[in-house]
Amino acid sequence: ALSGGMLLPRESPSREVKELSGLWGFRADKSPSRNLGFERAWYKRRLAETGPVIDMPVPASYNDITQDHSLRDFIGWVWYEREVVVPARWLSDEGTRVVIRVGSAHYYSVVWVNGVKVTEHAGGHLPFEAEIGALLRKDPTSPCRITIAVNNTLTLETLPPGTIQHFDDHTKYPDGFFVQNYSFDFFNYAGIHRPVLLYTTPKAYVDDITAVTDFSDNTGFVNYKVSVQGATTATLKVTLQDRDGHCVASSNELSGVLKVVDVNLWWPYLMHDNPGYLYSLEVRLMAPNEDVYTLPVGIRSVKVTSTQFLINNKPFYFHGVNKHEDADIRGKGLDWPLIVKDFNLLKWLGANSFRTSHYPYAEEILQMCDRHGIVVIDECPGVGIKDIYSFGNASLTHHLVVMDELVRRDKNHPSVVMWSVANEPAAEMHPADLYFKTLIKHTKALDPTRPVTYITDSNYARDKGAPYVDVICVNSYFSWYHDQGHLEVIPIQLNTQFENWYGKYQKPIIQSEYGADAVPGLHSDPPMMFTEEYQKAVLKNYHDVFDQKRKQYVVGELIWNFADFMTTQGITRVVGNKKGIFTRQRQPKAAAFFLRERYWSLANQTG
Ligand code: BDP
Repeated sequence: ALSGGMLLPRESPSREVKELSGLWGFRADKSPSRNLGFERAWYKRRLAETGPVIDMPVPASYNDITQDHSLRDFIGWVWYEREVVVPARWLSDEGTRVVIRVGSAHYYSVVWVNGVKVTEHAGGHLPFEAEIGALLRKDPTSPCRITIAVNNTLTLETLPPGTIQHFDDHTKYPDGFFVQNYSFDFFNYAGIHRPVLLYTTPKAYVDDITAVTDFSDNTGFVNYKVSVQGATTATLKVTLQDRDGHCVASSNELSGVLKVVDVNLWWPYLMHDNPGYLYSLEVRLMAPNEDVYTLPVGIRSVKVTSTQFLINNKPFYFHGVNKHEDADIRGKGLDWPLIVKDFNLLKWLGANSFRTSHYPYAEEILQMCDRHGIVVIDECPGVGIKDIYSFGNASLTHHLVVMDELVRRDKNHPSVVMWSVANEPAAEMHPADLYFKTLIKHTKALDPTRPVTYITDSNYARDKGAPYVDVICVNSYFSWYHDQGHLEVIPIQLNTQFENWYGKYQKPIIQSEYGADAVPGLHSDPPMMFTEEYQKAVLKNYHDVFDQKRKQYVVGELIWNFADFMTTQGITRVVGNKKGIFTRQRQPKAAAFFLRERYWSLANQTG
């Protein structure tokens, strides 16, 4: 189990936050050993003293920032450095904790402060932090120098997994030539992808809060638990406030149930005229010192029956998208204009939900979903698990830790209604049975309140993990990866797909991916592959079957994909995956207008 919480840093009367976004110094370690930075201890001095340094924005992927091909496709350690002036008041008081937090860095990271290692982390999509106050107090007059080394190498034990392949034939390849292989198509962007923060808390502080909600008639329940660190005893005041700041319930206990009369439930935005209602759970530590942390809380319930997905006991039909954190130049770097644009497009489309394919998105995005009432299937980075070795013990152990970290970070978001532990694993392989049994059981133990799934493209009869999921999520690409050009197979094959899965498991089904590539501006009638017309026609054929089955047990349809995104280079990808209904620059293709009509008509029928 993990020690400590991972509450999103927020300013409060007792806490300050300093964001270190902007330009950092940067160098890729292109030495023959690929390890010179560690051999020469680059972290011990200023980076500029050990070699050339270029400007690198944080947050951003480094790949598309320069004109250097070898940096775009770089595999190995890159070094970031930044000096920060820390306010004197943070250091004058021994009672202040100063924490460095990295929102995410892909994939493996080591962090030093003033040459001293403070933490390391495996995993490219979840936050990690370290307390650095004591270290800074040793020399309070010098600036705080932060060095972060990041390595994007994927192995069979990372999540997602990958392999490094060396080519030794000197008649064909330069010396030391190697490539990174992986079994997923999105480009393995790397770097510091989310903000790096310094934040403070008092010595005794609110370390974690868990809020589980439910309701009965007009009464809401917030079952909360607070963990305090840095004190053996704590005096607390917990208050729940409504949107207008009125206290609706309170307590002095570390855990308990807050009752809310005439509750305003948290609703998805198309199901209610007051969607995304959030209360504020203010946790005020009074003694031994003061600390205040305020957590937004949406009161709602989630349940699954054999044919329905229920939010607040009402059937919810997912009509939404799969996304990627992906855009020109910044790659996977968090970018507010892009985030807000994407939410505006989701609403334009009438999409009520998305899946965080194929890794956890920035928590800032989940906060937007909470506030806007957009429903989320929260997926871990378990994508591309195709090799028998990736079902081994070391991989499983790491996968369990990733779920620990994911649930710890996202457990309090009302928008998150289901966990996805993987995408398209080789679920027909023998070890998949124990692997998914263990993984799903573990996830349910971490969070007994949300359904758990993984996304399958296996044969229904041979899929070994499906017995353990709550909702069957199926990807299929009829008339695209098979029967190319033959739209007429879609109704038959899709119908069979649904009947097989439901017949075997009697669980609700989400079509978790379907779609076709369309190069914007390519047209043909009759429709041909890669044209905007063909993409639209594929969608139309799928929709006809969804409409027959959604009255029975199909509970959702998520298009692949919201927008075009960058991939590895290959003969099936024309500068990226073009299955977006929007281009990578977020402009609509014909399919977007078509889907918009459908989603708004579904919204009027089902919410
Ligand atoms: C599915 C994958 C998704 C791919 C998509 C495709 O889950 O990540 O991008 O196919 O090929 O198999 O477009």
